[in-house]
Amino acid sequence: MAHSVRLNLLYSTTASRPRSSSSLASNAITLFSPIPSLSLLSSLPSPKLTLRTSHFPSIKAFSTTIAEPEGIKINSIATKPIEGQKTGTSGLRKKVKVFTQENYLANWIQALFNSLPAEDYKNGLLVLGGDGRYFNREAAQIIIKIAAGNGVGKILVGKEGVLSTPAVSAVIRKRKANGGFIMSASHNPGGPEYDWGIKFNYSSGQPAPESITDKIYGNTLSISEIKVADIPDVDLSRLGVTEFRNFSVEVVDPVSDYLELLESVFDFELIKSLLSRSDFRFIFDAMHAVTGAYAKPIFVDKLGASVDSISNGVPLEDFGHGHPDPNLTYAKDLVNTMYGENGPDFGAASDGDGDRNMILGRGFFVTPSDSVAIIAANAQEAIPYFRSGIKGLARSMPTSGALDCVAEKLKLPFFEVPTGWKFFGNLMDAGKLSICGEESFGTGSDHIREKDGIWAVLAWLSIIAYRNKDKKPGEKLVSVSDVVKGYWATYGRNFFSRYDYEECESEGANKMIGYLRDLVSKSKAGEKYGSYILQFADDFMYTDPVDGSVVSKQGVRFVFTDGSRIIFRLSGTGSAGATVRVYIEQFEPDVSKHDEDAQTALKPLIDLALSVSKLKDFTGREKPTVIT
Ligand code: VG1
Ligand code: CO
Repeated sequence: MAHSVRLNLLYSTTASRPRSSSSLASNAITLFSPIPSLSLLSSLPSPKLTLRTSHFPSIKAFSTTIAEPEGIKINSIATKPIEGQKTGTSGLRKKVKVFTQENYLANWIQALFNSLPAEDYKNGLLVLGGDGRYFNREAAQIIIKIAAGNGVGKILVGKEGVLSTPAVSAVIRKRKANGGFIMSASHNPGGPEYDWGIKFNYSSGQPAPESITDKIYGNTLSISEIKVADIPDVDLSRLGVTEFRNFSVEVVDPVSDYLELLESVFDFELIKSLLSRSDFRFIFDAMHAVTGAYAKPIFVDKLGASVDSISNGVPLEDFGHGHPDPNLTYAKDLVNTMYGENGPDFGAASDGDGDRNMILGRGFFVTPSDSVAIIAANAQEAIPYFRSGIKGLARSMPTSGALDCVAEKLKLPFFEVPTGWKFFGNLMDAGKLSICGEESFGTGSDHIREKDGIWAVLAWLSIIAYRNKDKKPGEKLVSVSDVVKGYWATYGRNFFSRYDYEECESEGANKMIGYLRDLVSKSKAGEKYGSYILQFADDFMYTDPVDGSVVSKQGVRFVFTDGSRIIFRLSGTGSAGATVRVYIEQFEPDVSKHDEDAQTALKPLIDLALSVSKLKDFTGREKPTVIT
């Protein structure tokens, strides 16, 4: 198709472009005059948001408008590479202040299109959603315009830009989209002073593999042009389709496709029979994050839980000043309720983007490594989706070996992958994996290609409901702790704990890992570490059994002859400094010792981990910030 090209000042195009109903306030124009930046291409939905834009410096840029006879106008905007746009364990995460720098987000989105084969997006369908955090509204408009500018045919976006991470994966799969964007920094806090993030998932709904994210990073270092469609902001508050000649945006309900999928996985009637019992009390803490949008339609409207069983159910841009990470530290209110006098029978929470879960019984915490093993051990009888069989099981390397025991007993293929969900997808696509999990409160299955917080809660409710289905009113119910203890009695208990030292000085943390790598390279089997004898020590390396790709340096581990392990990694999801994670595990077959507190049982190994790593010397930290 022939393109007519003309040069003009960016200012004149933006100033004359049509505006949506929530058009720029006149004082906002003053803010950007005389030369507005790409950030102006997003309209500002409220006076509150108008103020934020004062963070955005303006650029002096010329744009080239490419007018297509039948298509939308596309502006080419000059840009420069920005350092540091390398994705971590799960997408690109930075402070909001970093993302709102001139062209920061736009550069990354354009670099992504520059990295994908044209057939993966030209005239194709992409999904867009997020966890409702601060900056998502503006980011959605920027992403839509750049996607259109690069020739995407259609964008499916959740109402108000909201879709949980598992829902994005579900929608990509159901609508056979080419991929999708998730605007979320997941469990990281949100708000003007905190974090924002972006993830890209592929057509099977799985996080982009390292081969793609490496390419994107490479392109961020050489980028010179951003292609932006000259279209007004799209009203994301109303369901329906907006057409722009050869491009369209459809605003969809964030819940329906995802709920439909969950209804095909679980026996909702069975779960409903449990949640509507007067002798069973359930509580779900949405932590003011994205599952607030899903909790009522699913747990209350579909499954009969009472309205007051949902706490912190209103999603907020800053998660109510909270840290939306469902663990014993950051979900303290839920933990206190569950451990309080006459606590509920079942408690659960999910994180910022709805892919993590924490499961609690009355006065009882289910460690995530046990959780995935217990779901796997019970899946075939309690969850219809698995009735025809389980293809295989997998866990991330630092996750405890509980799942290994289940795989062995059920004679199932088993895989150990690096930290991060992206490594499970290939195994699922190849039909080798059904259920998997991470110690970091992530559990899921091949119903989608992301971990899934609500799925895990429904899996646990299914197990409890199945065990109690014949219990008459007044009979003692099988509790969460009964299920876990029964599991330990059969399989043994893998005592597990993770110590997080958040936001350490990077230099000390990096030196510590360097020191450990050195130690590992010189280590020999049979060496004594206190009362433990070394079986091997290494820096975990993974070869994908499906495509043969290799990743290295995935965590330093010391494995002892009794199966105990101590593991050290640096987080790849933080946005400031370095977070050190220490993972400690010890297997205990003796039932009489299963009731011991994990911290007590693991004390000798924890002390060993701290002394072997010289953690206090390198980081200056006396204590972890989070203990799981
Ligand atoms: C952490 C967890 C990891 C998880 C990742 C993304 O990564 O350890 O298991 O997959 O977060 O979870 P890291 O590199 O910080 O240890 V989420 O809920 O942020 O998408
Ligand atoms: Co998450």
